[in-house]
Amino acid sequence: MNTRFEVEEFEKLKQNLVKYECALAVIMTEFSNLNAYYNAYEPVNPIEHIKKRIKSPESIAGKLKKKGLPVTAEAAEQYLSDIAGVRIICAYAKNIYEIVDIIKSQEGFKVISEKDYLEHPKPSGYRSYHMILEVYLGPLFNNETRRVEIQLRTSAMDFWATLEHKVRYKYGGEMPDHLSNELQVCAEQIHALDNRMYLIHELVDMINEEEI
Ligand code: 0O2
Repeated sequence: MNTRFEVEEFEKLKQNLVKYECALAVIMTEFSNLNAYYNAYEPVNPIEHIKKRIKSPESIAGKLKKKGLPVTAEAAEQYLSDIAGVRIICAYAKNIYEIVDIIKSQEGFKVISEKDYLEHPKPSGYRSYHMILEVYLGPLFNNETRRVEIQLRTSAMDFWATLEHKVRYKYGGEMPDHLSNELQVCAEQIHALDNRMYLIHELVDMINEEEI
């Protein structure tokens, strides 16, 4: 970072992150209520854990550059939907759709887009369900809204995505073919494993019901 313009925009970016922190806090309250509901009123809580993060100004600047956009606070607000992000890890893929439906029925935010990479995995092998939520910040923040990206996946999918991200980062996006092929094979094996584990879980539930 050298020019005065870049330094000023970087400072603006940092200041704007407060609004994303607030949007994230609204979402996390709803999700922690959801967690409390499952723990209190349902026999099983499908949510294993929830992680949240705010992208650093450096990472925002890097993403804008990668997309060929100007490194400005305005461009970040306009073009990036994942400055604030939440990852919900569920035990089974079926739970993901249940949580998605609950999120859609909440009144604290609006779902503005969805991508089902469970049904339509990426060529890399990546599986997850993505949603972009729009959160209203209220009069204190001039009635502005901010977007938050939600990624829902199983523990197994998260295991894969974390390693794949690490490998891709190491090679700066130019992953050697043998590694991307290997990761694609692992993604399919993990998918098959997820399905088999779910069948065992269903079977045990059926046996339990018969015993009652
Ligand atoms: P990071 O470092 O995790 O934030 P976008 O890239 O967001 O402008 P796109 O491609 O339409 O737009 O978004 P998409 O497909 O919804 O993916 C956004 C995020 O999903 C990525 O953010 C990753 O976190 C994750 N993701 C998508 N595809 C893959 C994949 O093939 N492998 C892994 N490991 N993660 C993936 P970032 O900013 O790329 O990365």
